[in-house]
This record gives sequence, C-alpha cells and structure tokens, in this order.
Amino acid sequence: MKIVDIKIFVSNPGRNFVTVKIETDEGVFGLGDATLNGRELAVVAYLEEHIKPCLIGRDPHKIEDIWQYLYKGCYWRRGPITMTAIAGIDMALWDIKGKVAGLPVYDLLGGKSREKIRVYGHANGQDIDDTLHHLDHLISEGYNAVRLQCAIPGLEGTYGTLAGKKDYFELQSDRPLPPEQLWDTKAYLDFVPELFKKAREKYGNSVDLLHDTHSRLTPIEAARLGKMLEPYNLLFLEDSVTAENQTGYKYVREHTTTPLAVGEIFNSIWDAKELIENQYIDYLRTAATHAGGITPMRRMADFASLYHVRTAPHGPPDISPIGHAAHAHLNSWTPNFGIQEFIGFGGEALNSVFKYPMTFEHGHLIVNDTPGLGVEFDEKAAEQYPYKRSYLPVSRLKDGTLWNW
Ligand code: KDG
Ligand code: MG
Repeated sequence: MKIVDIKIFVSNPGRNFVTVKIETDEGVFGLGDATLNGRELAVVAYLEEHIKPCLIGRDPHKIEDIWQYLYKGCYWRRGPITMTAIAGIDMALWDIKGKVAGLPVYDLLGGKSREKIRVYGHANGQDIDDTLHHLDHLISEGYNAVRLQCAIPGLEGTYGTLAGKKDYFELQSDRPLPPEQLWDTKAYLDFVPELFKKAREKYGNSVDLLHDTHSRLTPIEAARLGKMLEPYNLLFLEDSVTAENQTGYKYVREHTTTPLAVGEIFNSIWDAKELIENQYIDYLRTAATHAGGITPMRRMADFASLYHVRTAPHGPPDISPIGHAAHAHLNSWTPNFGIQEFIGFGGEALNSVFKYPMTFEHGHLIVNDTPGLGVEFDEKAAEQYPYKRSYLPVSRLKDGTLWNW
C-alpha cells in the first residue's frame, strides 16, 4: 500500500479546524486533526510544504517509522507547530490501519480496558448562583464531574466564562485580533474558595469538582490556592502555574494535597518528564492533537503509569471531532486513564461536517466499534464554512503589564 495524496482542509463550522486526509493507492483513506487554535495556517503550511512532499509513495502502515522520520528527521524537534502537524499525519495513519484491519483503533492499541469513558463538563457563570445553576443543569444531564469557573467581580471576561455569549463556539470563533482582558490575582484568590464552599454546601461530595487556573499564578500563590481549596475536595486543580519551569510544581506540591493537573500546552513527553518522574502532578492533560498524535500519547501514558500519574486529555472545542475520537480510543485502552474533558458535541454546523463515533450516557462517553477512528468528514459541507482568522485573548494586569492568559 502506498500514500498517493495528502489533502488539508481548513473549515470553520463554528470555529476553525484543520483536517488531514491521507489517500492511498488502494482507495482507503485516513483522517487526522491538526488544529492549533489561533495558529491554524502555520500548521497548514508545515503540512503542505514540509511534510506532504516527503510522504508521497511511502507505506502508510509504517506508522512508527513515519513518526520517527517526521520527528527526528526535521532536526528541529518539538514545538507546537511541528507536533500538531505530525499529530494530523499520525492519527490519519492509525485510521488507515484500523480500516484495513477492520478494527477500531482501541483494539489496535491492545483492546479496551473499560467499556465507558468518564468525562467532566464545564459549568461557568457570571456569579456564583449562575455557576451553580449551570452545575445543576449538568448534573441533570448525567455529569458527575464538573469544572467550575466563575467571573471574578471587577474582571471582564474571566477565563472559562462565556461573558454573555451563548456557547464556546460563539465565544471563540470571531476574534480577528486578540481581545485584551484584565487579570488581578488578589481578586481571584479572594473569590474562588467561596465558589467551591457554596458548591459543597449545596451538593456535599455527591459530585466531583475541578477548576482551571489557566497558568495565572506563581508557585507560592498556587500553593496557597491549593491549600484554601483542600476542604472542598477537588478532583484536580489544573494549570495552577506555567510549567516551562517544571520545578514550579514541586513548590505547589510540597504545600498542598489538592491533586494537580497540567499539560494541555505540552507537545512532547519532555515537557512533562520531570513532573511525572518526581510525582509533582496527578493528572497529565496532554492532547493527541498537540503532541504528535496517538503514537507518543501511548508512550506518555505508559511512562506516567510508572509514577501513579493518570491521563486526563485536554478536550476543548478547539480540538476537532477527529482529535476527540483519537482520545476516545486512547482512553478506552489506557490502563491509567483518569478522566476526559468533554464540552458536548457542538452545534448544527459542526455536526453537518463531522460525525462523531461516540455517544454520551450518564457522565460517560461510549465509543462505537467502527474500524479506524470512526469519524466521518463531509468535504462538501466543510467548503460551506471557510476559515476565519480568530485569536485567543491576551491578559494584562491593571497597570498594563502583559500576563499569562
Ligand atoms: O485553545 C485554548 C483552549 O483550548 C484552552 O484555553 C482550554 O484551558 C482549556 C481547557 O482546560 O479546556
Ligand atoms: Mg485548561
């Protein structure tokens, strides 16, 4: 079998997605997700100019060799653009292998370790009552693990809240330039424990609660937050500090028993090596779409399992249904799987372009047994939703200093 063409589609059925299609001489094709929020076209150029010409004529079954060729062979290893491009190719190759074998990808990985995948949803709101109202709604839909994010009084558009928009797609799809948002660590630290206090007063321990700090704190501030949240028994506190300096998590870890999660911006095992082997974290949030696909995610999971670290793949709306399907297959297999972030199946436009291979039931995703990754992609429907430049926001402190968003 030979690769005869690689097509790259950029569409915006609600938000931008980069879809890779690898075609073979035997008519079988594979699909991969290469979406990097806010930098989509850089990945498209990488795929078109620097990957496609090197793969035409190669055997698509040699997934490992192609992965090593793209990773080691470019000399300039790692980085989000490179690793997202490799991810799109890697997923498409696993999709092809599954279709040829007549097996879902989870069976190629070693078979299911579980029948259903536990997920956490997002409850966000403009104030505590509004956030708890959304929590009520998610619980009534069957979720038993929910991330709580609430607007911080005095801070416009606090991370994780919808700021008056209908949903994440509406919030994220129309930002032709990066909007600027205010950040104030003191206001945040003064407010957040109250949110979790009220949630526990209302629900006791009947639901697992999570929170994302989105890398806004220093290690000692994060340690303080972790301590303040201990009475409310979080499943995990995510991205309490940035992790370029992995030792930062050591200081957070030494001060709190609140479980820690990090990794959505990682693009290689090297970003997490120290965090994992020193057991500074409890959950690894790395996504297949941004870390080179299924091939390295399998290795990361195995490495993490040696140190009691569980996987909790990033599952935002800016990963396409193909990336979500890759996670569903990985999560079905991963022995040390923890939980999957899941914000729903998207709107009408998205569902006219992509068909997911999974269903949601009682707080879990159930992946079907379609060979390969199981996602259908309608190229004609995708053409109706052209790319629109759209950025993530940036944060500034009140005095104008640029901060982590
Ligand atoms: O593109 C950035 C988003 O995916 C990110 O802000 C979402 O932090 C996030 C999360 O935990 O889902
Ligand atoms: Mg996050």
